[in-house]
Amino acid sequence: MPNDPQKEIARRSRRSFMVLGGGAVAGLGGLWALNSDPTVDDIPHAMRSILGFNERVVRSTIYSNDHMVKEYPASAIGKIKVNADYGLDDDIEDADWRLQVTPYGAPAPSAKLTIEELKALPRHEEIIDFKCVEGWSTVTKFAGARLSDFTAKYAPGSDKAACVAMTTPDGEYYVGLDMPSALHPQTLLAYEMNDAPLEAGHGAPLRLAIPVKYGIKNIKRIGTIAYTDARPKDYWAERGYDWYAGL
Ligand SMILES: Nc1nc2c(c(=O)[nH]1)N[C@H]1C(S)=C(S)[C@@H](COP(=O)(O)O)O[C@H]1N2
Ligand SMILES: [Mo]
Repeated sequence: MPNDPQKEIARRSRRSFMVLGGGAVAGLGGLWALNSDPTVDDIPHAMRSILGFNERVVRSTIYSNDHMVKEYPASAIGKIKVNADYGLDDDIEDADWRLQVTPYGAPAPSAKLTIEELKALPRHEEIIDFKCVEGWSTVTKFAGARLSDFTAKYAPGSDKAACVAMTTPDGEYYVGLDMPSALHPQTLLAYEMNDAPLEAGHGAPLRLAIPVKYGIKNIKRIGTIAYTDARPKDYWAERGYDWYAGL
């Protein structure tokens, strides 16, 4: 059924998988071809084309900005664990924290915002299924400002950039996002989780909630935001995961 993108992805992934498998069993020649493939970020080229295919389908059909991720009733909210803590080593007080914003084309940060300034933006809430690439998911409620509202107010014109880069204040963890996903209406700069202020382990005072992506892109304790055309560096993409990481 061509208009069911989920099924289409499953079907195409299966086929790509079979093509890969076929290459490997085609004897030494096939194995050699796969092994000698030029690698980018340590991922064999054949594998990267599957990821590239996933990115193209996801971009073109599923998560256009009119497609909303499924939302759940409050009764479905679970207890989300603290999963990983790169970039959260130091203790940080809300009062000391600032968000540095570098608009598209700007040579240096134009603003250093307080959490109060973030909370002054229109508030949105969502209850979504938070999914980690490790295979678990937890229905979670987030409250915060839309990244699209934030961009319009603090980096006007930056929606023309191709990408958004975010890092922790110490630069230890970092993610890159494509602009359509960044401006998606369910992408929030979140300061509350499950009706309480964000806890330190979940990224206080501000984290990203981007339910069109896997957990790896939901960066905790955001310190900097920059708008660029170049694909920003991404912690887990450098370690072999799909840069796009769309659901
Ligand atoms: N700063 C920072 N953000 C991060 C991570 C991290 O290690 N450091 N891990 C990511 C991963 S892999 C997941 S699954 C989620 C987990 O969010 P949680 O700890 O709130 O469950 O945070 C993401 N954001
Ligand atoms: Mo994760």
